[in-house]
This record gives sequence, C-alpha cells and structure tokens, in this order.
Amino acid sequence: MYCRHLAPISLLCFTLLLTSCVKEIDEYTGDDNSTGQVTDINQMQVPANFSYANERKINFSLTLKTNTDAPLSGIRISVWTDLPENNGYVLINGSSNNNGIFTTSFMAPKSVKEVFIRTSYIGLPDNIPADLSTGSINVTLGGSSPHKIKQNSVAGNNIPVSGSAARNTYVPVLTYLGGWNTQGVPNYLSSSREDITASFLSRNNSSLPEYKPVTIHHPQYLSGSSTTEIEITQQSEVWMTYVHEGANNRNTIGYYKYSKFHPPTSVNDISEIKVVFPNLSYINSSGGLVSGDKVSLGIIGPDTIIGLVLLSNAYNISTATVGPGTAQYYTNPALNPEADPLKKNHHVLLWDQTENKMIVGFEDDNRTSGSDDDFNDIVVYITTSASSGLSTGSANRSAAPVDTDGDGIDDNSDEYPYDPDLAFNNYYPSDKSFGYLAFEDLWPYKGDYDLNDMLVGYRFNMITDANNDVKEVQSKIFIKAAGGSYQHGLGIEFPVPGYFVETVNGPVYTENYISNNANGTESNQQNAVVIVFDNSNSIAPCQSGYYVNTEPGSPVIASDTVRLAVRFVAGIPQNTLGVAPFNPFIISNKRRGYEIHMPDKPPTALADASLFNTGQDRSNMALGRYYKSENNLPWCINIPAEFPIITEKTSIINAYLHFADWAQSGGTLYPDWYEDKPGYRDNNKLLHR
Ligand SMILES: [Ca+2]
Ligand SMILES: [Ca+2]
Ligand SMILES: [Ca+2]
Ligand SMILES: [Ca+2]
Repeated sequence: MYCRHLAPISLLCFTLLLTSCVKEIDEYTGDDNSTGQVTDINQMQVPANFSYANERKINFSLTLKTNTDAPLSGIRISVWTDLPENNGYVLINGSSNNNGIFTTSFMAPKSVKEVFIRTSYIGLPDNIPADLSTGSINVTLGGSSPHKIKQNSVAGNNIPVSGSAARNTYVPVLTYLGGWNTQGVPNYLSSSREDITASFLSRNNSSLPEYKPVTIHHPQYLSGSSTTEIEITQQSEVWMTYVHEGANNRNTIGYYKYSKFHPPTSVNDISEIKVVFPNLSYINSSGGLVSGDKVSLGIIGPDTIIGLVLLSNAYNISTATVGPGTAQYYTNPALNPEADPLKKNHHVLLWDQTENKMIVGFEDDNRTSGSDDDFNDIVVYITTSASSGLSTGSANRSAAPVDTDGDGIDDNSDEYPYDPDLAFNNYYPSDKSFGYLAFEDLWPYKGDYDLNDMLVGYRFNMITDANNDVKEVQSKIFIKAAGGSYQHGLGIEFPVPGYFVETVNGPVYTENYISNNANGTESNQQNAVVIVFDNSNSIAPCQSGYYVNTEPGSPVIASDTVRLAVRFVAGIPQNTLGVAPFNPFIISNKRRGYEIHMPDKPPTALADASLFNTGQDRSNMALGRYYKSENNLPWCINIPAEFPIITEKTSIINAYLHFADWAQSGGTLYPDWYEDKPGYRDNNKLLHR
C-alpha cells in the first residue's frame, strides 16, 4: 500500500538528511489571505521561554471538617470546570485523608477562570466556586466557624428583622418563633449547636446518597408499613436541628401539630404553620446556617404528631421575608400535590439508633417532574428532652456505611467498590472529550506547520486509589490524521523508573525495532517508557494515493483505537507521576533515535543526542530547552480539546486565526484560541473528521 506522495516525499526527506539546503522546498512561504497581522509563521516573535501550554497547573488543598472541627475523612471530592447543567466536567477526583485533607494538583485549561468544588455530601455545602487566578486553591468546608468563601449578592448580616414584618396571608397562617437576619438565620437559635459527628454524617450519606433514588436504593424507606409520622409519646421539649441543604432554592421549613387521633385530611385542617428555619441555605451557599443549628419547638405533649412542611423557594432574601413558596410539601403525603399515590411522599423518616435522632430527609422537587428522588435536598433531625420521647418502633433505621473492598471509600463513592487498589477515575481532558497531539514530523528540520503530519487523539484515565495515588493509567489513543508519508511510532515516557510498572496491556506492534522488558516497558531506558504502537500506518492505514484525513475529498479513514493500560506495582503519588499526557513522543519514520516531543519536554535515553542543534532545532539541554527552533517554533503542540484537522500545507496561523496572537503573547492573549468561537477559525482550511 502506497500513499500518493510516498515516493516524492520520501525522496525529498532522504535528500534533506543529506543536504540541508534542499529544506527550503518544503518550507512554508506564507499565505496571502491571512486575516492576522502575521502572514508567515516564520515571522512570529515568540518568547523564548514559551512552551505552548494551553493549560496551567493548579495546586489544590481542601480541608473538610465537622462542626466541631473534627476531620471528615474518606469523603469523595470532585473539582468541576462548571456545574454539570452548564456542561461542566470533572478536572480531578479524590478523597480526604485521615486529617480531612485532600491535597493534589491538576491541569486546568487557561480559559477556565473558576472551578466548582463538589462533595455532594450531606453535612457539607456543595458547588463551592473557587477562583483560579492565583494558581492555587486552599479551602476549608465545614468547621465550627465556616469561612465565607464567596460573597452573597445581598449585603448585610445580623440585621434583625421583626417577625411580624415578615407575615403574609398564605393559608395556613404562617406564624413565627422570632426574628432573623437578612440571611434568614433565626435570632432564636439554641445557644449551643448540636455536635454533628462524622459517623452520624456517614450514616446519613449511606442512607440517602446523592443522586441515588431512594425508590431504587432503599425502597423500604417509602413503603407503606414504615412510620412516616413524628409522634411525641411523652411530654418533652422538642428540637429541630439543621443538618444539610443541597438545593439551589432558598427553602423554608415549618411545623404544625395535630392529635395522632385526628390527622389532617386537607390543608384546611391545619390551623397554623410555625416557621422554624426561614432560609435553609448554608452560610456559603445563599444563606447563613451551619450544620447543628438548632431551634426549640417548645414543650409538646404526648399523642401529638409533629408535621413538617417544606415551602419551596419561599425565602426572599432581598426583603428577608417568607412567602408561601412555589410549592408546599408536607409530611402528610395526602396533602401533597402529586396525583399518583406512589409519588405523594416527600420525606423519609430514619431513626438513628446510635445518637437517638429522628432524621427527616426531604425531596424538594415535584416528584412527577424533575425530581431525582434522593430525598436529601433538606436534611434535619428531631430530638426530645425525654429519653424516649419519640415513637420509633416501626421507623426505618439509618444505614451503616458499606465499604465492600475495605479501602476506606464508601461503596456509594467508590468507582471500583470491589477493588481495594482502585477508587476513582480521573479523566484527561475529560470523561466525554478527547485531546490531541499535533506533530510536524521533519524534525530536526522544520516543516510547513500544518501540524497534521501526525494528529494523535487521546483520552487518559488516571485511576487513583483511596490514598489518591495513581495505580493505573488507561488511555484510548487513535490517529485522527497523518498528513505525511512517514510512518511513526508513538511512545509515552513516565517520570518514574521502569520497574515501577507492573504490566502494560494493549500496545500494537507490527515492526521489529522496539525491544521491551518483561513488564512491557521499553528496554534500555532510564524511566518507564511505553511504546503505544510502532507503526502509525497499521493503526490508520492510508489509502493508495492519499494521506490520512488531511485532504478535502480524500477517503475518510477511521483509525483503530489503541486501549493502553499501564498498571503500577504500587500507587504513585500524583505529584511524582505528573499529569497527562505525560511526555509523549513520536518515533519519526520508525527510526528509533528520532524522537519528536512537545516543546521543552526532554527526549528519552534512546533518542539520538547528535540530532539536537542540527537542522532548525535549537535545543539547549542545560536550560531545559528542547524541540524549539531558533524562532521558538515547536514541532508538537498539545490541545486538550477537539481540534479539527488543518488541511494539507495550510499553516496553523491561517486555520486557527488567533494562534499567532496566542503564541506571540506567550500564552496571555487568546488562551482559548483552539475553541470554536466566532472569528477563531477559518473553516475552509479545516476538516471535521
Ligand atoms: Ca433531590
Ligand atoms: Ca471501597
Ligand atoms: Ca475500591
Ligand atoms: Ca506538516
């Protein structure tokens, strides 16, 4: 099988090796319909220290504490580029250690200015925004005096608002236990907060894990035989304690009382609702509450049922008043709006035997439209002064945590619940996208900068264990385009000794120039080097007369996908292993000594050192400068996002119209140059394949 250009280009390249004067033939000579100021990539003025990085490293430290400042350990943490509903994706996953701390670093696209920290854990605020401008994030969630992480839009704390000013005419009549500040924090909170222990929270989370429908996960919580009413059996002081709110709304919770012998059959049977927490939102999340904040409901006699009602989005933070809300969800299912009797329940009642607390979890969306049925949008609990003041006989019990593989990560958070060596997936660039390595393949001679001679697509998954160490790196690798006649190998160097690798699975070899150790790493290397494939043409074979996917009208070539798995003997700290795509390189035209790497990434021990500083290469090993020309042009760039193929012989500056601005500014301008935004691309010079 011969590509159309194989013979002439090979001759040309062969000639290049012998006499550098011929190189001019393949050199890019400008493009007359460029829209930018620079019309020839060779005229770009690129700062000498620029490495063409589209991302930056963010140092991250998160501390999780209970409300008595005890560590919350083994809690899953995710950092997202944006909220999931805004197409955000996960940058890093991990879990808090025995000190409640998760420390790591990750790469974030320079165009991402803010990330969101998510724990999805009952007892902690969720979706905490964090600014990336300083390059590091250091945040504590929870604790006895939670930090204000981001200012709320409404100013003013601790301004008492009288209860009467907040009345409205909703029926049942809303009455008040006192006043509150603008954030809706009652001025009648009990003087001491309840201790919300780590073990109590773990039982809450095992019972009502985020996003997991109770209807599937714990259907017995909603079955007809279990208690749904909070019944007072002895005269007692009764308290409600705030644990958690995971909703976007500013919800209000109130209570009403009725005799166990005369339950209400309609809302009209309820004479009044006493507002307990006007705004159930956390201090860092649209409100001012802290887990453990507690309100007395007064002395209540036996045979009384405490009914609770959730008034959805009822708190108006600009007027500091409570309205009827957009919906009202009662602990008397008969009063709820859904017609389907199986969907009228909006709460689950769980008796926590260890701490004698009656947990109430609410679902805050209409269950016929938009509800995820996890019943943890609001979590409070009820306690009484009498030691057995509550009827608990037929109430469901809170669930003990389950960790089947014993790695310290609860089954609900463990992505590998039956493998103690693995806990979390960490995809790069994301679980739903691919990144690309775009190569010029004539190094040490420069080419035409269409950066399509090898266009390698990838998605990595660094699978971490419960200590957040990387135990295995899996990757999907394919060839999106091959706009040259050379046939290349592809390798990846990891910055650890080869014996750290236990096994390598999935490489594709059709030639005989690679020699490997028994564990699958390449022989005679210092670091662990894995050759992914040794001939690109066996992965994406060219069709006779054409390159692979670089010419309009050429056959569409579908590449094989190489699924590579590199498993390490033991978990490697993420800071030691570094970040994807690690140190990838092509082996140019199957000549083992000819390696082409990303700019400023060092060659491996098997690269032919005599090639440096020949042709147009101006590496300087003493300075850590590699694979850059005199003009600081690269032979490879890494794009952590979709990257349509530049058509044959088109310079990148004429296809990606802000590439030159980006490179010449040292990465300051247009950090999003590769994105599909108005004016960013000339689609006539790109192929979407
Ligand atoms: Ca929910
Ligand atoms: Ca586990
Ligand atoms: Ca596991
Ligand atoms: Ca080229």
